Amino acid sequence: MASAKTAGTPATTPITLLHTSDWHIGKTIRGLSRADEHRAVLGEVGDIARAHGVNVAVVSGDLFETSAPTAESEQIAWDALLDLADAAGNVVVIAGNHDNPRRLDALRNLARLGNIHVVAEPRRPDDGGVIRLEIDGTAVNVSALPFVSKRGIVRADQLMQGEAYEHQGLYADRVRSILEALDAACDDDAIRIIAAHGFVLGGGAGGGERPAHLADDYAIPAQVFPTGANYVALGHLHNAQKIPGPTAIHYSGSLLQLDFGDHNVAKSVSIVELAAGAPAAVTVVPVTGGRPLRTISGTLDELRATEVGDEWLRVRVNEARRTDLADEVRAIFGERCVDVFIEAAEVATETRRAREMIATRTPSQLYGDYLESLGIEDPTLVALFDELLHVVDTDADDLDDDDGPNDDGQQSTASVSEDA
Ligand SMILES: [Mn+2]
Repeated sequence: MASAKTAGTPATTPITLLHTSDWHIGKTIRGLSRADEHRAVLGEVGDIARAHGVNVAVVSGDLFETSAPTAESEQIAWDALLDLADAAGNVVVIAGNHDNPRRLDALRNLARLGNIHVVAEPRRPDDGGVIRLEIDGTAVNVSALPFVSKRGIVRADQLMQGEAYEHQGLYADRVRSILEALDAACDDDAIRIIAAHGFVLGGGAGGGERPAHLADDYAIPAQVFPTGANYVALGHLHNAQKIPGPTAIHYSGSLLQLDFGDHNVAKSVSIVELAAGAPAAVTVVPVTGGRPLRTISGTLDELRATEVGDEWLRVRVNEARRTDLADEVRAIFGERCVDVFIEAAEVATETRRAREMIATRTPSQLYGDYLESLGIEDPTLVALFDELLHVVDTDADDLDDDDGPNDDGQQSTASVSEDA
């Protein structure tokens, strides 16, 4: 697009950002590979970037599921990043808590040849912490804050301040201080994007996040983000969501449903229109390349009649427990059935029967049933039981009479003294 920009005039050409995160390549489900799903969904992401005329992409961390990804996982990730760079022109990638920052950093210089800007560990603004791009004459600054551990944040803070800094201090305060240092280095007329990986308060977990990294110790209030930022591209939480705060703060969410806690949540990437002086316009674009996770339940007959697609299934079967039951369920659904839970139907039924029996029979009848179950036939025992029952009932009636109108007070006093 032609730029009529003259010196001193802020750039006004809007840009289109694609925001994605939490790919978790290498994630398996009960040991089964999800590599094909990752290939499919990442192919979709490239297609979306092209269809929307995206001119910069941000990947906000957790590219990989583990810190030691397989060669296959690395190939999927780097092929996807190259495809995205081809579609968008530039890609900014930060490390998440699942990634191995040193491993990503090792490829930083190589990746830059493909217009992939990797920030795996916090960096000073003048040493790659702020990525300065020019897109159709518009200056775009991306401040990058990869995931940092509680130990790492002190070092990162020191790095930004350029001087020894107190070791005391809350995680959130350190994050604020780092973001301020990055923001202060941004160009005045640039569109400012922040890419960060962490748990920002107000966000709801989806599934598959590491519980330790959702703890309060790691919580970041939305107020730490500078108001001058046009858009904050977050990674860490797996549900796409907007966080209330001083600017547009969004999680793009994961691309696959990663856990059964994640089921029924549509997966997506975010397309963001950014222009100087205008609020960010965010469009959530669904991706469907992953297989949904679904929980179904019923008897074997009901399960056989349940229509299923290509979902990964967790099955709750309501049948009496027997040896081959789980295998019978797997025979219906095949490999996609990754979990089988046997609901203890027989126990539930017995409990219900017992409750019904107690509710409909007198104590004498129940005692008679009990004797019968022991094979004892002795009418005198039943008579004795009735006599004792009568005595107990009468005593209870006497107590009630004594209590009179002050029932509650008397009763509680009595029970307290008995307990003591
Ligand atoms: Mn994650």
